[in-house]
Amino acid sequence: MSSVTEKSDLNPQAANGARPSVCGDSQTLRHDWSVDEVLKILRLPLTELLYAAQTLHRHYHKQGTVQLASLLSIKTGACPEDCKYCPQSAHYAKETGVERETLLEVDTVLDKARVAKDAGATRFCMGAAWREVRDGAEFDQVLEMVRGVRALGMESCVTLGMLNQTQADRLAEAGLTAYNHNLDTSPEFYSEIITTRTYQERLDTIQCVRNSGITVCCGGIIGMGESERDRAGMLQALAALQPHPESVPINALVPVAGTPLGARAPVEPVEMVRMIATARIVMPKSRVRLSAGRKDFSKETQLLCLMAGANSIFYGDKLLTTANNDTDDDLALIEEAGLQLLQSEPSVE
Ligand code: SAM
Ligand code: DTB
Ligand code: SF4
Repeated sequence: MSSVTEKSDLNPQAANGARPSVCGDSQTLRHDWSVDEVLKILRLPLTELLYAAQTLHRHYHKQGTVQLASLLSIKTGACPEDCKYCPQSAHYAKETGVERETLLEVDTVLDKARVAKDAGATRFCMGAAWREVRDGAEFDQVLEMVRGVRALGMESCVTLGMLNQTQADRLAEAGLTAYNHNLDTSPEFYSEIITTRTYQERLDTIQCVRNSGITVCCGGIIGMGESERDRAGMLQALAALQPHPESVPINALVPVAGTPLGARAPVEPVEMVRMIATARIVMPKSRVRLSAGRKDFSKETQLLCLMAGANSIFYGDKLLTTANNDTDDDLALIEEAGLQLLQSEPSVE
């Protein structure tokens, strides 16, 4: 049983105990969490975990806003990668029935972005089922989409697979706010899930994004058969990034029939709460996103996730290929929680 003397474990500052307070100085965020330390946090009694996470959350996010981010699949299906969770992988297409589509037109995408903006979203995320970015007409088209979304006054995020430095720099030039590229799981469990690209390749892409000045959106998935230690390992790897990713999506697996993980049991709601709270503690300044897999969570579970430090949700009928929560329900939930919708860039918070 943990006691309050463990508070120093939750200190976002150095383990050598610079200050004993849970509320640290944002200049000294920690990047040296050990997997054991993170695991200890993940396993705290729930009320202690929530208290610590909420305390840090209030310290670092004084305005208490929740960001609504809308997602759009701009290029669906036929991806050459073999990510076992993904309905868009060509490897499982026969079983999932997800068909190859071509890249959407710029105008179609901007129409969707306008609808999302009118519904209250301040961030528009565009995903492509690509292994990597390839230079040429399609990439130029994506750059046009980024410029168009920025011109609407929204944050724009894309997730296009691996990229090189020149491509990241071109996205930065187009005004891209954030690039999403997830670590997905721990380095140890990774090869059970994906064999067509390495963990190091993911880290290399993230480094190119960081070098370009675009903010980093990087998180992962729980519920794929990983151990608790793997969950801690993923958070340790994310928190080791310097600086921390500005945005950390925590997804619960959406088991899609036909994928190798299609029959996995749903994530226990409290496990999602624990994961979000631990992410909040080890990366206290980041925007933690309650991402995929929320549809089957009760209102109360989602409220606990917000209490635990989640300050963004994916908002809109659809994620990329799967269904998402009802938008009216989401607005009612945020109102009931007494939280404010983010109106401007998160950097003001
Ligand atoms: N192809 C690009 C890539 O993998 O980087 C971008 C799109 S990919 C669909 C973006 C992320 O969505 C993945 O890294 C994964 O974390 C998440 N994701 C995909 N399928 C999921 C599922 N069934 N359940 C939960 N998260 C999922
Ligand atoms: C992220 O971490 N989750 C989002 C976003 N980044 C691109 C994607 C979730 C996809 C869920 C499965 C689907 O709808 O295809
Ligand atoms: Fe392709 Fe991305 Fe799906 Fe992996 S997660 S199969 S890279 S679309």
